Amino acid sequence: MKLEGCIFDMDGVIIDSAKYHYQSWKRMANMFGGDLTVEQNEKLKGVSRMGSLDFILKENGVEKSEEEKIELAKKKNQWYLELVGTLDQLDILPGVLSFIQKMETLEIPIALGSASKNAVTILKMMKVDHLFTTLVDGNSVEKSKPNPEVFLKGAAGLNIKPQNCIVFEDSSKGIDAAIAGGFIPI
Ligand code: B16
Ligand code: MG
Repeated sequence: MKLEGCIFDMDGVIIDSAKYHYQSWKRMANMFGGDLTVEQNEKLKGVSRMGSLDFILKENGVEKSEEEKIELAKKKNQWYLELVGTLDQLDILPGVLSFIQKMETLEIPIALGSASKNAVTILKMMKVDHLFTTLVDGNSVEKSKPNPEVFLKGAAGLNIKPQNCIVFEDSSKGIDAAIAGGFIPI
């Protein structure tokens, strides 16, 4: 195998923001009189915003109309954005920046492959967006992980083959997506 590129998930890989998704969904579950355990939250990692909301509603036995769901998803996102507003470059996880810089030296391009619709905004806040050749986020895909669409679009943006590309992920759904796309999962 000749390494031609790397794709990074964002929440939980580049930045320690997964904890803020957890806090926000837990707050919503509490609002319905329930809770969200760490184990339940693991199932939400890499899942889209609406997919996560459906899970919270189901776990709490709550039914909502499509219009109400849109409002609830907006509310969760407001809570999440308030929390990530306090993030700075120090929240970039250990080793990420030095690894990306090493890739740059080796002329190995990198892409973002995140399910989050907030991913590009957050990378800009961290001032690291310019380090990525291609940015694929929750706004540019139709199918959620474990579907490999987000990583296949990343590889296409880098103009490389999946089998020569590493995908860095923190969620089991993301690892399944990487395997399904023929990537090297880490
Ligand atoms: P948003 P990743 C995913 O990001 C998170 O793991 C997941 O918890 C979240 O629900 C999803 O993004 C959608 O996020 O509400 O910001 O669009 O891990 O794929 O970078
Ligand atoms: Mg993640």
